[in-house]
Amino acid sequence: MSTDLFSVKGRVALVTGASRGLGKVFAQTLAAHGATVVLSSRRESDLRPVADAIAKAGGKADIAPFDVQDESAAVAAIKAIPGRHGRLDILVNNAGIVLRKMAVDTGTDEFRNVLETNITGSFVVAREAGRIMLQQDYGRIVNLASVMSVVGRASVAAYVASKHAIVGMTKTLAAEFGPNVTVNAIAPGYMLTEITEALQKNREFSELLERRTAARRWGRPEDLSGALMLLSSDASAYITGHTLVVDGGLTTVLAGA
Ligand code: GCO
Repeated sequence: MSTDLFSVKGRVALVTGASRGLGKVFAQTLAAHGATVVLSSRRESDLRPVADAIAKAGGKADIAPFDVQDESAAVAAIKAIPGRHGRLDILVNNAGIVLRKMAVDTGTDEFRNVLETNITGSFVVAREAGRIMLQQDYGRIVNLASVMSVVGRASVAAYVASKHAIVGMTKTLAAEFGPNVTVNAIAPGYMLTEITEALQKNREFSELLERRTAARRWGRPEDLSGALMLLSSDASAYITGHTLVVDGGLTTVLAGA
């Protein structure tokens, strides 16, 4: 097999939520494989150190701070990317938030806020990137779903609703953007990042997870690199509308041995 199949060399990628967690590792991975990476999150001061680390490692990084809930800022920042870098080939639509509260304690505004960032924000970013990609007749959009796109869990109603919505949006954008702009999603299991810190400290939850997972452990951000490179490169030319679950078997296994 040609090693070029999974190449992203010379591609230009936008990664949202790139200051920490999975987004930071996605950006570093794409940069390490030769893509120019445009890093986005709300605060410029959070992005600088990530961009500097990528540059230090020999990669190419630029920053484009915006809040995905600020539509005009998002639109302007994304529109500027082809002017600065010539094109926009890959979008890793990763920015997201979580709210852990029982439904009866969740205010409507709190519910809306999660949906605004996780689904409306992702839609705006995908639409704007899609416009550019359709014009250049090439693109790879990778949305961030979750195992919470497949199953539910007490205390995360808004998050679960938003992540189920990501799967539907992925299918529909795939239908509209084809054939040369593919739209897929990665659905990670429980990963060792800042967003799950409270759950990592919860011994009961952590033990349940390790028992229920064929891999017998939490996921590390690097566990998603294979899926990322597949869905960001030419290797996935005939894969679109798909949600690739990368969860160590969490949603396919009832219990381990
Ligand atoms: C939870 C939330 C998230 C998880 C994640 C699992 O269960 O509390 O779903 O915090 O991090 O998305 O994939």
